[in-house]
Amino acid sequence: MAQGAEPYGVIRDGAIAVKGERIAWVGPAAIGGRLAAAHGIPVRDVEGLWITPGLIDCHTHLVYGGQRVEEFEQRLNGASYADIAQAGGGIQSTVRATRAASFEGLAAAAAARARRLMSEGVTTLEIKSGYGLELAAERRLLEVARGIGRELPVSVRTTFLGLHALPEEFRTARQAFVDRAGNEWLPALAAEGLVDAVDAFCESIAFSPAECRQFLASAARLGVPAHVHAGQLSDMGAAELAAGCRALSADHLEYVSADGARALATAGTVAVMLPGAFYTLRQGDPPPVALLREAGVPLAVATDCNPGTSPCTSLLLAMNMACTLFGLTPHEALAGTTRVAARALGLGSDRGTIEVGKRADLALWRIERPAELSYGMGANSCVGVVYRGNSRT
Ligand code: DI6
Ligand code: FE
Repeated sequence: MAQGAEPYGVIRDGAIAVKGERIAWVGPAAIGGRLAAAHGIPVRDVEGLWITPGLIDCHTHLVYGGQRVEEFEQRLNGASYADIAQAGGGIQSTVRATRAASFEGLAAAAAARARRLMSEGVTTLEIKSGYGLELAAERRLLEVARGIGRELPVSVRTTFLGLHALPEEFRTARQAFVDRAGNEWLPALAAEGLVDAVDAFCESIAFSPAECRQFLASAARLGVPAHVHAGQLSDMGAAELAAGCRALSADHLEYVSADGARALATAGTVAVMLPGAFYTLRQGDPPPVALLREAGVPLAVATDCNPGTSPCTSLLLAMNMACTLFGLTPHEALAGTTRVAARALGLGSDRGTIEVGKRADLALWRIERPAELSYGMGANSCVGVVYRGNSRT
């Protein structure tokens, strides 16, 4: 939101001037109209629509093969996510389907998901790898992700999720896998320009804090920023680990201590709320939002779009769930998919607010007030998008 007296920084009857792909001026429409007339600048009147920054989905696993509907059914017949993972399903089953899929098949399925997110005003999208779990397969996922950013009018930030699950071929060689992910695959993929950030799943069913620390240290040596899947199913001190590594974000955080929350605040690490996974796994205890808020941790909201725990391609629905399930205010939910989401991707100075100098990525809404964006369930009030200064059709 631009600066202003109202909550959300609302400017009523406002105008935005765009030059190239940047915002050049923001202010009252009366003044904007006179300036435009004086300088012969074309004007587009959006007649009562609301304009927000383009939405940013800062945590997705958008590129994968297959789907996991049978596990959805198993869970509703009593199996837990951890039971299924330990029996070789879960992430492993998506790894098998992803390795077996063609590049074109992966790209087409991911593009269809990206389009659904984009239809709701998403202009920047983070995409993690993590379903390849060996060099060539991870490279393919990151290349598909980069391709989406080239072929569709949306910005993509890629994340090498090197420690997501231990692949079957390394079952008796954990340390060798962790070594290879950090010492060989990450430097190779980073050198190819495929990696904007890394991520590690720190959890009892995934990787220990020590294993994640080793991988994140390799990233730090290369100057690659980090995200951490932290505290989704248990508190293993992953928030403290993320803060210690100065991670851009710690994501999930259903389980985080007061010390963990303070550490995140001190490090300036964003907490990314992922209510789609909480909802799909029918978890009981939401993240301690009041604790995070009081500690001063910035809160973002994302879809976590993935086939296992969050088959969700609606960022607006994630905002609704962040409010209803986690107790975020609609204002926090909108900040969490704009200003704070930009910060979670290290893009806070470039986008996420309507301010002079920022990228002209804007979403146009037929709503009466901003809270409506979080209020609807399955409602899409997005009626237009400006991407890098141009109307997206
Ligand atoms: N946490 C999640 O919720 C996803 N990955 C992760 O680290 C789940 C991925 C999956 O089940 O396929
Ligand atoms: Fe995730």
